[in-house]
Amino acid sequence: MIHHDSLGVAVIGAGRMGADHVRRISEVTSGAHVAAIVDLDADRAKAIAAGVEGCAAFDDVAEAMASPAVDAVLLASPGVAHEAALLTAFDHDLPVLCEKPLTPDAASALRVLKAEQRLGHRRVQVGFMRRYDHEYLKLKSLLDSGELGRPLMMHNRHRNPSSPPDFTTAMLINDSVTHEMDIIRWLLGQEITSVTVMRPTSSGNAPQGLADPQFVVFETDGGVLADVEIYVNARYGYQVQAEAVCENGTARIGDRHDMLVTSRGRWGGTVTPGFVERFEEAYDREVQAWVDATRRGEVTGPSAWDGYAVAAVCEAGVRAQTEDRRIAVELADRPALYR
Ligand code: ISE
Repeated sequence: MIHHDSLGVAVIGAGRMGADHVRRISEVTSGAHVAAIVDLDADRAKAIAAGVEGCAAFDDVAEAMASPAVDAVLLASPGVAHEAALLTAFDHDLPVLCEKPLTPDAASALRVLKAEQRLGHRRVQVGFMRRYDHEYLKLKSLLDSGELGRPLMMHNRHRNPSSPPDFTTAMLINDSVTHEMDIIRWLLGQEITSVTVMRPTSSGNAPQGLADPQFVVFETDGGVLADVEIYVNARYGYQVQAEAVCENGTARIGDRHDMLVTSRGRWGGTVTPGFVERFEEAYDREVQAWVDATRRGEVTGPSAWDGYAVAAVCEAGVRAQTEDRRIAVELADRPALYR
């Protein structure tokens, strides 16, 4: 039950995404305010709360969720902390927008699914923000229209300027390609059934020991082949592209030809520096849609099932890397709550 006219949101995790969501809810989103900010680092939580009117700082998730000022939760802490926070939110029957990953592995994601089913209604939206990007939305509606015939293949490119410290070879799959796993499933309305991972020679830009770039091939239960080039130390900027090859045509997004400048013997546009900038509008739309749905008493967007399915594909992907072979995805049956 929502107690306030404006949705009181507890933002959990005051890192990069958490702090950005605090700014977004305070300055961009309508119908919501940040009622609480939670971080294990109490000083960090206090520093952020100090800049937001009426916002309380906590270093304990359960205490924040018990606060009468809190109607909903935006979970932006590290993935390892998600399961406990989600189960606590379920105890209070609070709606949650959970940044990806739902949880770090399929077994814990399945436990969350079971707990949500015990509640009897959906409470979780997973933060796969690409579903709110206007280019991806256009591609989805074109594919859904059937105008190009059935999709046969997808080519995806995902490039980051540089990898964060401690980024591992597995994280190219379960932190980066995780977005393509969701978007491919969503665009096609199909589940991913197998993963193969190949590695070319590593870039000299990559830190010692990091296999970067990698080339991933997914098969789906609808017979589509989808490849992803992931390159997280591309240096020049942040770029995400997708092309669907259908029976009667192709459709491609991510070229970002919004403005081309010709000057000094060259022409071209700009490349966004990072994902926060590239997907800024998508994040804005995602959070607004979550707030609006929550205030209507609904849960929309990517579900805990989507979070679980992606966790299962991630597991297969990391095995495909280490065992150097095609790995089939093991997926539980889809419960009625998520059909
Ligand atoms: C990061 O965690 C994200 O979610 C970004 O969207 C993605 O582009 C990046 O590769 C990930 O590390």
